[in-house]
Amino acid sequence: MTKKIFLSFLLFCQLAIAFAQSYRPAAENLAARRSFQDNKFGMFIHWGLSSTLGANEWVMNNRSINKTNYARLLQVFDPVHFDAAKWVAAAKSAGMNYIVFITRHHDGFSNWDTKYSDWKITNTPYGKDVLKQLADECKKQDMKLGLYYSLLDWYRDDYPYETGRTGKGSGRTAKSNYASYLQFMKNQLTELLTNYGPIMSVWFDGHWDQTNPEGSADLRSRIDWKYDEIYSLIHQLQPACLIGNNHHQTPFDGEDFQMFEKDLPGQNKSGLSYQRPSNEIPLETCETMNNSWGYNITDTQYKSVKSLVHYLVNAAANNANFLLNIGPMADGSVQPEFTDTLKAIGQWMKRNGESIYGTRGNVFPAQDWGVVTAKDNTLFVHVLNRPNAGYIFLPGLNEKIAGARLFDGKRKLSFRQQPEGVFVYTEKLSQPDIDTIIELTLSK
Ligand code: FHN
Repeated sequence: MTKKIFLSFLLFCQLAIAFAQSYRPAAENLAARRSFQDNKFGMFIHWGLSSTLGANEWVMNNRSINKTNYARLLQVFDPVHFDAAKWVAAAKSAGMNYIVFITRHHDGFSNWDTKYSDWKITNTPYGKDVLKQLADECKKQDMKLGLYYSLLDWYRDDYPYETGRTGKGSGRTAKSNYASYLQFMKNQLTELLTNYGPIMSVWFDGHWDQTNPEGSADLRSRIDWKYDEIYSLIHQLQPACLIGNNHHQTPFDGEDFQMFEKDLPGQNKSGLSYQRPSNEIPLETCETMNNSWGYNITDTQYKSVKSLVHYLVNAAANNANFLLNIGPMADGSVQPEFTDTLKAIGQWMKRNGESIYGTRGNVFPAQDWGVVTAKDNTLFVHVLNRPNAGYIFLPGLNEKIAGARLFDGKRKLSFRQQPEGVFVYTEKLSQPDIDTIIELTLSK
């Protein structure tokens, strides 16, 4: 009996702890999650002092450049062609609704005028706060702004680099001090969430530096990051700000969206995405336009407009946003291979955006011919690969269909509803270059 009482007490304590720990998003945060999902498409911008070397944002680590030598780039970084209006316009031209900008990547360099470090944009010959200009321009052009913030740091001595997996060539010898590093991050995050207007999201990255590689059975962190303190600070400063952490694991308490890197939710082509997609919080997947995040002068493997639109459509069908990356050059300009592709995606979005923005996914499993997105009582059937048969089949769809028509031009299509699913006849359609969208209206 005493044992039973003791066990019940233990269970009660565990439940009490779990309850006390669990984060309850504010009403404005929940509304922000919905509008984030409606917005669907954003631009990731990887850019900073590392762009000067044209060998992507990992160059300090990859070439084992020590701090002393890397610091010389401070005299070199001079983005004279940086024009926030052009960056925002490039995102607009693609039909994107938000930008996620690198405020500080793993080399620890701050792209804003932080009071808490000299390793920052305002100490370069350029001397101006790029984040401020970008935030002002986003406001002007009605573009939401999210901030990427690296938890990992290859430059600071107080970051626990001894237990980290990367940045080993930085030449640091002093003993790290996480309490000091945590305070530094809190100070910087407070600046970011106080001085730059409403921030849509904070996009953390680098947690994995302190774990075994993705896919390992044991993914415990070697340090206690104290996310409860970091996350509650952000939510106190801006309750609507969405927190995401690219730790490549199932979401932690306090996070508002889950991201996937170079993978649709549920896929793992990158070797980074072993985590299962959440059913509770919004999803996002990010991908590069060539094979690099930061500017890489030799990477010319540009993805086609078709493959990027397919990625966007597939992301939407998987209920995820698509964050498409550009890596501007060190002078601040964006190479034409990127801007041209963005414009072409935007032309497609102008015509077909209704089948993407504001829709939700996971309504129908992917088929050989393509995928489905949904809004109200409309199913947008995206035929991405034209079947050889003169029809497409939607197995198991037994909601009553009121009509089928082509999205473009609204021509009626014939269909047959059977107990095992729905056939839509497509033989008279011309071969689509990117996507043939069929609207199926469900009876109310
Ligand atoms: O190391 C970073 C990388 O540079 C880039 O920022 C990507 C974007 O998702 N995230 C990290 C790798 O997981």
